[in-house]
Amino acid sequence: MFQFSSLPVLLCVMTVSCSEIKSCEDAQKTCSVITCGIPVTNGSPGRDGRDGPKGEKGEPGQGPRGLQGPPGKMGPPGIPGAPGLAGLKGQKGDHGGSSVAETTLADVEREIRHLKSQLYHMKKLQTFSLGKRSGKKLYVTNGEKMPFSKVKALCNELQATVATPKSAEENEAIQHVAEDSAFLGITDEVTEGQFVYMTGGGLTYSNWKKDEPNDYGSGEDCVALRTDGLWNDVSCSSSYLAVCEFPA
Ligand code: MAN
Ligand code: CA
Ligand code: CA
Repeated sequence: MFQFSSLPVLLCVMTVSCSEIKSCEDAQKTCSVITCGIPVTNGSPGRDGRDGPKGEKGEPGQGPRGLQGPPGKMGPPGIPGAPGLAGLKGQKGDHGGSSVAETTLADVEREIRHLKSQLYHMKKLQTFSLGKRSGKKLYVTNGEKMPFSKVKALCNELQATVATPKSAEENEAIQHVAEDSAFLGITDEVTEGQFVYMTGGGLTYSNWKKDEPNDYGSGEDCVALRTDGLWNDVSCSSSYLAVCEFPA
């Protein structure tokens, strides 16, 4: 700033001291620091004068326009606008339960894992409480007596079959489960005198009481296991304990 403002003063002093063509008065018009008098030998230059007042703002330059500066700071927030028009009526909601979107696949999978774990532990408990032995059939009774047709229906519902002993061991197992005479899954309904398994095939094991089967009275086509473990053919419409058999 100082260098630019002092430049006109330096030019003025040099012009007057080097030529007598211009008069002192002329020089005074253009240069305020010149004092008039008889020219004598030049003394040493005086000290620099004080800075002059600031000049007026100059005209815009002719050079290329500079690059645009960065954006200024964000101004204060404006006044909130008026509320918008009411939207369209939405669809009817559900009955307070979770939406389909909320019941995600992950939720279902987690629930399945939980249920599988529960089922595993419940099967263990049932096996233990019913005395199920590994590799052995399981015989279960509800303690009810009913005609043979009802026993078949009941065991079918449980995805089981009517108790059918195929060895002395299995015969005893049913005996221990039943506190009274129980139907076995054996009949001669198809061919009188020919007892077969309900599941198919001729008998491979039997434990008839002496003089049985006798097809007593109006006929006996079903088989009951007595509490002593012996078999007797009985009427299918009579009621005996229902014992169902589950695979080994
Ligand atoms: C009863 C029934 C028959 C059985 C005879 C034996 O009548 O249980 O099934 O054969 O007794 O005497
Ligand atoms: Ca018979
Ligand atoms: Ca009989």
